Amino acid sequence: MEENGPPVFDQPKVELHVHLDGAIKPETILHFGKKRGIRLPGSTVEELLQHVSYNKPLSLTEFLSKFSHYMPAIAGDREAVERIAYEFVEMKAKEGVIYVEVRYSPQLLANCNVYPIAWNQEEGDLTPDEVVSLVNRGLKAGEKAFNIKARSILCCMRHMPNWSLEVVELCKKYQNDYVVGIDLAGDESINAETYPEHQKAYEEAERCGIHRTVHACEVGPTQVIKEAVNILKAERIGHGYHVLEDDDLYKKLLKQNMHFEVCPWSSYLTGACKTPFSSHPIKRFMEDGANYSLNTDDPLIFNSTIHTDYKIAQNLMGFTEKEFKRLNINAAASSFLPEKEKKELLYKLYDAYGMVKSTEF
Ligand code: PRH
Ligand code: ZN
Repeated sequence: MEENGPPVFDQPKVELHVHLDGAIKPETILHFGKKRGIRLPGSTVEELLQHVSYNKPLSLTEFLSKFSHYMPAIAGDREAVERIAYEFVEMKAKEGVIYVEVRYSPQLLANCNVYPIAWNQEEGDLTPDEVVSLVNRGLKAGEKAFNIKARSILCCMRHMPNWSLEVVELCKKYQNDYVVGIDLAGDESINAETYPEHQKAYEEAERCGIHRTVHACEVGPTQVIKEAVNILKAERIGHGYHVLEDDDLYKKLLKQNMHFEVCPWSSYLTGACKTPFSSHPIKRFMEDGANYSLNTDDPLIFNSTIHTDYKIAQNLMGFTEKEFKRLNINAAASSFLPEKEKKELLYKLYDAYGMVKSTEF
């Protein structure tokens, strides 16, 4: 996707759906690959990107396989984990994002052996718990340096139900210490099953007041959203495009003001939605006044920035400046921040958008 010209919405933005391991600088991957002697599919940024990023649709499964080309260079290394969190905040600040919720799997960042090409590497001693504290340190330092707010969401993985209880325990341990929610990510096209372990983790999350989002109906059937809402008690849905296949369900979720974290460029490249963008589910969400946010998902792999997604929305789906403001206000209102901080964030947006009435607040 070309990034020419000025950004289409050059105002403060809120981003709620972006994966830390899908938002790493290629230079950083090369640096740690070299430092650790881990073979990467290229020794320059251009060569690496040729293997890692792409611009024509693949399947969700093929897209997900991209992570294993470069994550062994990062996973399991303390310095790398802290640094990618710090650099992530820098990247988002440059894009005009003032509040971001970044998500990752602590287990996937803990050990490079979870990736097939690194099976020969010696297993390190980094634990998922330490990963969370390292990411927190990186986010905190990034916040200070770049003057934006960053929080995180810990991901359970659909194919790894055995990790989910540890994920929720980490959410509890770091609740409101840079961790604000739990997610369920991974390949819905292979495995859309809601395992009892995921269910237990989400039950515990609800019991402890941990906010919940679930990747659902990105490519999968509407059953996945039903389970996300009814069984996992999701407060937000990651993607959700295929909800439109069940009109009653869609209407019900609209009524409930369910928040959809949508990712236009990602939805094209993962084969989740077919072109043209003029008949994209996100356009329908816009026309119906739904509650949703615009997000990048995995900007390293999609070779994108938040401006890519805003450009698609404006140029190919007819979004207006007014809609951009509305959706960012909805994103802030649907964020997983504590109420007081949410109000402060909303006020910042109203102020920046020239919507503050002197009598309000
Ligand atoms: N859909 C499903 N899973 C995704 C997506 C996409 O939105 N993007 C990243 N991921 C998975 C990757 O396996 C990544 O390693 C993990 O989420 C945690 O960030
Ligand atoms: Zn995602």
